[in-house]
Amino acid sequence: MQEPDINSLLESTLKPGVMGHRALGRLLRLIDDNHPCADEIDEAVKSTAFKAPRIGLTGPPGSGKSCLIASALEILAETEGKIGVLAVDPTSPYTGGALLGDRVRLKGPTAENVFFRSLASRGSVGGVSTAIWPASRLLDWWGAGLILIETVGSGQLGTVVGDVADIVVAVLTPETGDGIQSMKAGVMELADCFIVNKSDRQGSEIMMKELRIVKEEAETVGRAVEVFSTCAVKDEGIREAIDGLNSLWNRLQKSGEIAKRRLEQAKREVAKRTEAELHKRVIRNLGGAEDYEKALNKWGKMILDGEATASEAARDLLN
Ligand SMILES: Nc1nc2c(ncn2[C@@H]2O[C@H](COP(=O)(O)OP(=O)(O)O)[C@@H](O)[C@H]2O)c(=O)[nH]1
Ligand SMILES: [Mg+2]
Repeated sequence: MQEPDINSLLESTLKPGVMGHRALGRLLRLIDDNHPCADEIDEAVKSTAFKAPRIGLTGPPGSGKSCLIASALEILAETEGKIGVLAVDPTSPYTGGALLGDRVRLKGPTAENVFFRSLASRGSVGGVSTAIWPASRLLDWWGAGLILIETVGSGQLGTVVGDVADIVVAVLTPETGDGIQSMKAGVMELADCFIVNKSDRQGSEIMMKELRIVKEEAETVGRAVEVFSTCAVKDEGIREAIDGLNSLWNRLQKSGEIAKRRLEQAKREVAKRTEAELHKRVIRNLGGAEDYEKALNKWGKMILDGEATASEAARDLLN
């Protein structure tokens, strides 16, 4: 197979219309597949990394994350210039260049400014693909003014979104209401913003009330939390949520919080890559995946027979 020409692909991403999107799609695919060229792409785009704000949306499947993004894009595309949307959810309809079926009614130049892609959750940890990091940097290079990241998950899964996003938005519905107390330990402490979507459904008001209490509690310990009510399918409450997130971003930026979070993100990525590299080396040193599997089998049996411990096995494999 012919090696892809990374530099010319990168240049092509800046072409208008389908051509640009196609080149961007190919590069993202190489990153997502962890192709040997992925490092070359990352190297080429590193100087522009961490330009665009990265907003992560998390929440239970079906809460309306994709619909909210679709609705918000109609407003955002007018003001934010280029926007990249990455989803780590095979059920989110961002593939093949289709703009969420016909849910997004973007036209002409605005449509050209929006790029969507679903990433496989290969090598993912808690619903966040490690490809999100380099993929976001590629979108920075492309000139994105904003990057939206949709991830599957609820509860604890939300915790990992903060590893790739500057601001975490939890999208809930009135139906998730009962869980608010139990979720407190998970998403509650890690989301910066709660959106109660499906405000057309019963129970939305009660849930908003509960969340406003959470907001007040959070503020007493110096944590800024925003709470919004939306109806994505009727485009209601979207502008308010965007404005609120905008001012939240500005506040966190000014206070130095965003810079702090980004340093944490970069550290997480290095740590993750180190782990992955170590794992690869162990497999290589053993002679390949098959031999690695054999060694695991051997140790597994010995552990079951009471002849070895897992940490002994790990030490042996590392040597
Ligand atoms: N009634 C109602 N349904 C909604 C609303 N937003 C989204 N939905 C529906 O909820 C379902 C899941 O939406 P989707 O955006 O795919 O959820 P995701 O899994 O969080 O991305 C779809 O059938 C939407 O039509 C809303 O505000 N009200
Ligand atoms: Mg979705």
